[in-house]
Amino acid sequence: MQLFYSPTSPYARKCRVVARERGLMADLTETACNPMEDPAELQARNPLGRVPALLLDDGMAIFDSPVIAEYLDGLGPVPALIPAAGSARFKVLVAAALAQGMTDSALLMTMEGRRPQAQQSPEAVARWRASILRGLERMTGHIEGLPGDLTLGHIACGCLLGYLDLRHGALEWRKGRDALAAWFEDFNARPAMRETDPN
Ligand SMILES: N[C@@H](CCC(=O)N[C@@H](CS)C(=O)NCC(=O)O)C(=O)O
Repeated sequence: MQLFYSPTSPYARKCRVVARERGLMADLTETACNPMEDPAELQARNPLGRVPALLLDDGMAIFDSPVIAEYLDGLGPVPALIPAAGSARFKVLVAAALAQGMTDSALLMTMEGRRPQAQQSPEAVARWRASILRGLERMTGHIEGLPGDLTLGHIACGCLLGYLDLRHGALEWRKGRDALAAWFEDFNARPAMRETDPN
């Protein structure tokens, strides 16, 4: 399998962490690219032109990150990161969806900040920022409700927090959130997080 990624993409990082935690790296080649440069090899696999995109050995391409994560979770020897059924499954999927939505807001803020100032919308930025702050208030509760210590929910939340550190330090997400900060410090020390650290 071949994973197209960019080193700073939080969506791609989630899949790269899943692959490492699932013990799949012997079967996975990682190809770095910059989606903003419209690489033909990426667009041939994902017409949306976004990373991550996973190319299977039989030629099938899989995107986007939640689908790739689910595909990878079906492979490999170690216990699944997404429970098969029941409330445990949906706790994991909802925590992952929370992180995914917050990542969407954070990425939109990043992209907005790159536009000429006169074209930026302070109202839109305020809405994205507010959704991240509301998500942060609920994240610890979601993480504490997850089954076990390592699921897709943990990985998605960890990658989102890493992205806030990378691009949105001004949010100071740790302030007043000691429990979440302590959880992230531990999680961020995992080898899979260290190996995929964009800094
Ligand atoms: N919903 C997608 C989002 C992927 C995404 O937006 N990736 C960004 C990089 S962080 C990208 O490739 N952007 C290029 C573009 O939108 O043209 C996923 O979860 O995989």
